Amino acid sequence: MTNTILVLNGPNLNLLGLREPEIYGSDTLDDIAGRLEDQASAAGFAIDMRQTNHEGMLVDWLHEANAEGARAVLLNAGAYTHTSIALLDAIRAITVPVVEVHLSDPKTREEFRHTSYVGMGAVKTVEGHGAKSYEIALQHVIDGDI
Ligand code: CA2
Repeated sequence: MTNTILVLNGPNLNLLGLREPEIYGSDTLDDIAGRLEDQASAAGFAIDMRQTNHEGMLVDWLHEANAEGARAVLLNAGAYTHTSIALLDAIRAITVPVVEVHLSDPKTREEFRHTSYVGMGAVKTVEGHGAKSYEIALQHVIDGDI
């Protein structure tokens, strides 16, 4: 196993900090990546932060995380969270633990966000803390809870 933690981000999260700050906050994905890198390196881990708008790319990255022996994956699959059986199958097909991450709390939002296929496979879910959700999720990995 390596000391790398993949942080995978799905559709539209490239717009973070640039649109709808009232829902998702004003940090960009690069701001979050910088903080996660500091937090991880202080504990002897490395972060590999990625974003894609394509569902199959997330599936490929989950397979890659497994093949390369990543320590864990933090996954904010965006709207694919609520639709993607392919992501659930991928999470179940790999042995790397996957932590589901959300900025908002989807369970308090529209009904169509209440189902999480990602959550059905994830070892843990951290949601509703804005950008801090990523840091909380990472700390669980660092602390060995996961
Ligand atoms: O709260 C989260 O992290 C979500 O995964 C965000 C997704 C949403 O579909 C999920 O239900 C919950 C949406 C990401 C869209 O990101 C944007 C960022 C800035 C401006 C517009 C969209």
